[in-house]
Amino acid sequence: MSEAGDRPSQRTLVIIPTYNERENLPLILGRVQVAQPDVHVLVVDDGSPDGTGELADELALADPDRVHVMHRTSKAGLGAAYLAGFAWGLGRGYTVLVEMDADGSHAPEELYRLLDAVDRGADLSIGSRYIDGGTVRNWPRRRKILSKTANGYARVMLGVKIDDITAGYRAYRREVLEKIELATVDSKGYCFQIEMSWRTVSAGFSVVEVPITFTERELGKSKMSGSNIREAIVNVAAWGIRGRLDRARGVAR
Ligand SMILES: Nc1nc2c(ncn2[C@@H]2O[C@H](COP(=O)(O)OP(=O)(O)O)[C@@H](O)[C@H]2O)c(=O)[nH]1
Ligand SMILES: [Mg+2]
Repeated sequence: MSEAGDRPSQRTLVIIPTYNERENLPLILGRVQVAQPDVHVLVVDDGSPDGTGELADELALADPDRVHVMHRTSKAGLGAAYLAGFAWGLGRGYTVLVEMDADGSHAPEELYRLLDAVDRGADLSIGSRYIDGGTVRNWPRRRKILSKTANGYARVMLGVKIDDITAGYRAYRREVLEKIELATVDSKGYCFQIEMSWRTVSAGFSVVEVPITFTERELGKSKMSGSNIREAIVNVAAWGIRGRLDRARGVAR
């Protein structure tokens, strides 16, 4: 626990999952270093065939105190990469754990907004595209519609007042991750973000959204696939129904 007067964000770990992000990795690490020189970074690479993992090792050698690399053997999805990264960071005493994409969609220059929100008391801060001041740049119409639809569906089914519940730019206070039983989280893709939000809210933690500008990648390819959509529809409905039943029975969650 931090001492009185300390900001939780004084010990921040930014977790960056990578799969074939060779072109993007040096750019994002450089931007994080300039924007937030005090944070540490963990790159979680799933054995990228393009050599991102080896490049990450080289970049970490140049800045060994701040930049760390976790190598996993095969592509197991964004959620699994973050769960492994959280375990690594919690084990090393970080007090704030941040999720950030490698492809530049989540601007390191806006990280201060997430960290400030946590320092002001938020248990989870979410970089939101859908509150006032938030925006999305260069997304195809199809992606916008899918994201908006997923958000609307999750909001209605779960009864949670988060405008961007699928957002992937987030800062968690460590106490949240210690409490919400990460061992049983198994969603993949953007459903992972919904599940994490739902568990955070259900456990009674506070969530604050801060506006961000999300910019679609210019380099490399998206790994987003349609296969997770059905998972999201089914899981979200199940959580929503269970939540309502629990509340009706007066079960404290
Ligand atoms: N370690 C790891 N990273 C992944 C995996 N899938 C996606 N990523 C990373 O997660 C981030 C977001 O992925 P991206 O393909 O840009 O998804 P999109 O923004 O939804 O189109 C990027 O940094 C990817 O390299 C995975 O299976 N394992
Ligand atoms: Mg992306």
